[in-house]
Amino acid sequence: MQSPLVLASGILGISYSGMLRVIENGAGMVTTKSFTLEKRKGHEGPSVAEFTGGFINSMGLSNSGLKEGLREVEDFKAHSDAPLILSVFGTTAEEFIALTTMANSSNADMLELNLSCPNVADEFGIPLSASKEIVFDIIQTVKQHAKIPIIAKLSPNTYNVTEIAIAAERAGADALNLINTLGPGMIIDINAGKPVILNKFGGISGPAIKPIAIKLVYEISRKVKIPILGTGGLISGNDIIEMLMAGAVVAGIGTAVYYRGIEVFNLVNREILQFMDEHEIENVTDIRPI
Ligand code: RRO
Repeated sequence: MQSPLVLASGILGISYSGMLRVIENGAGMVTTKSFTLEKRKGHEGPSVAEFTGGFINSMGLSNSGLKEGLREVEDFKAHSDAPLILSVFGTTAEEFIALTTMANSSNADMLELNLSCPNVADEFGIPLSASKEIVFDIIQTVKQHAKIPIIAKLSPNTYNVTEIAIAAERAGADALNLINTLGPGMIIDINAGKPVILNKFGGISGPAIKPIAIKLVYEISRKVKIPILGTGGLISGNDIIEMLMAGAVVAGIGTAVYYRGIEVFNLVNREILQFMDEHEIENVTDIRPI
């Protein structure tokens, strides 16, 4: 990787050209939008809104289906050597097997299992990754079929994330992505007297959730040996340093693209280098967990 920065899932639509632009602008790796077996329209808008601490979204997994997604992966790989994480979403082990078999035939470098979408959880709002048994079963099953490394993307929306992360490692996950969005939460437009998001509730991203991501990466990196991709409200170079000091090996950038534009990757790279200069650190891998 030319940089420790990874484009987080779902930020720039699904086209390969968006992902290429991210690499051209300084990211080290990209993640696709989470793909499902069948195409999904997603939720009606408004589905994204800003608030003081970040953003709320209820996209509802809008995507073109994995078959179409794999074409974007091929196109991306035809234009770039940068590593690509293919993100997929299923609701059962069987669905994940089908997604994994399709992913095997692509040239994606890693497969991210999105076990944590807050917007298509069950009727009680509970994501798959709230259950360590479900997480264990899905990952163990997927590992029997996958020909590429597996990243488990977990939810912060449960009290025992550390236990769930340990279960993911035991089941054979090769890496963890911590964290998906927080909540769901809600914002009310007081003039209109109704929720800002048509679907009422949505996952929270942005600076408001950074301390939670940092805490979970800090705690979990001490309990597992597999590498952690730290994601959650990282906007600046200093935020990335903080995430690496918490124990992540690479860091996801998502909401920051809305604040700082696609140039955010180059800007953040420069900020990291500035910190390294000031602290006489030669290599970013020398930034160690505290
Ligand atoms: O599409 C979404 O609504 C969505 C997904 Br799949 C996810 O994993 N996290 C999120 O905040 N939104």
